[in-house]
Amino acid sequence: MNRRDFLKTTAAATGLFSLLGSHRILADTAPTGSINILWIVVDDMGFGDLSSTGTSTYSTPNIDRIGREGVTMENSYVYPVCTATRAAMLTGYSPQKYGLQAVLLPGSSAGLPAGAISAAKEFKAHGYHTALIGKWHIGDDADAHPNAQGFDDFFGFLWGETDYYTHTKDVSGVDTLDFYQNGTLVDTKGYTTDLFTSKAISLLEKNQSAPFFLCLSYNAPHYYLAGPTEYGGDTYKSVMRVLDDGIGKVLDALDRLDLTKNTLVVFTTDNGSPYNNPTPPTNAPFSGIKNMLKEGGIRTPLMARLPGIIPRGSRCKENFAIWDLLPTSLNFANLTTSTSFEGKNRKSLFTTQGTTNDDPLCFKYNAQASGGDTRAVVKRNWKLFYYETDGLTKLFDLSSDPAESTDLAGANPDKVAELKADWNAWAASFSPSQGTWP
Ligand SMILES: [Ca+2]
Repeated sequence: MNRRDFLKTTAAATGLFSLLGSHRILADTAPTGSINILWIVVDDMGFGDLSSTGTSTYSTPNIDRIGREGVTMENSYVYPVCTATRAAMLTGYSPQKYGLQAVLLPGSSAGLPAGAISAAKEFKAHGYHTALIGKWHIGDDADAHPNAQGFDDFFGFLWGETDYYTHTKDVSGVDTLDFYQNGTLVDTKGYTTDLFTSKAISLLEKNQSAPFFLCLSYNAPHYYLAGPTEYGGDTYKSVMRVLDDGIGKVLDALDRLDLTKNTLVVFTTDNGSPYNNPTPPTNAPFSGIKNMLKEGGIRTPLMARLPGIIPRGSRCKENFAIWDLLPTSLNFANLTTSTSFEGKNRKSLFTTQGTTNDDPLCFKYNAQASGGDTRAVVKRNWKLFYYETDGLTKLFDLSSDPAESTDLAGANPDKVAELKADWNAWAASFSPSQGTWP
């Protein structure tokens, strides 16, 4: 190396270090310009399956990094199954809005209709590049297809679960490929978590200077579990470790591309685990599993990061519903819309300590496997619960009884009446009505 090259290299290195230095300083400065949106959704992960929420079976330093560098929403709610939660997340409404409260099976005619409200359409209207990478599960006919619902790019699968390696699902005894690049069926080789991670990083690289809305929707850790040998094979632990590593690579790519400072990152699971073991998969400290409106089915460890806007390492105990995520994300991005939502902009819950949410969160779900309607209202620390099979209305104080073990309905008739009235008002907001609380 001659002297001139040496000086050039030194100058470049100095520039790099000063850039890194300024990046570190800028990390807690409010972002300027467009705000990108990255939703990371995982599938059937139990509430207790992160290092930050209890498990010591393995470590999830990368997922937990989002909470360490942002806010952890301790009382965040989803629906107890994939389709319902994803419909609510994408539309800003309870899943009943489009009749998507139950799990869709392959070939179902149900799904998001043409003309449905969709997060992708909202962001696209503001010039964002929109992409869904991973699982869809809110309809597989032409109108419901991700590309028809506003996503510029779709890479992933349409149905409820896929084989991690073959990307097939058993449909009436036939292993059927369900993997797409937009409208084209593709037989891409690879492990889904790795494929989705790589695709997400490639999308970030391409959209470094243009605003994007990316929904990164991993099928992990949904059954049927399969994992790389070097991670320990087909165990929940290995699937979670690859998932955490993948999310770490995406966060590292945001750093490398200087996108961390202006990207809202949200992490959530779509419903609780179908198993509630002493070790992962576990919904501890809650009772219940996927497919139930018990806390184990519907509480999610949601975390969000936007440096300079969301205080680092903060925690929020206020209630947040997945149908609030779209209006909240639009607000974080400083975007306006003429679309109205059932969900509300809850940005201040994420950013400002002391903000409260007194609104009731109302649920109705038919537990297909066990039969019977279930209803629930969560309002501050109270939860009213009804299950058709036993015909009982129960009241729980979640602040002292997160496992919903002690029914306080008899001692609190006024609270029961208040929450029933909240639920009935919510049910009557649909046409036709969702009924009345028994
Ligand atoms: Ca799920």
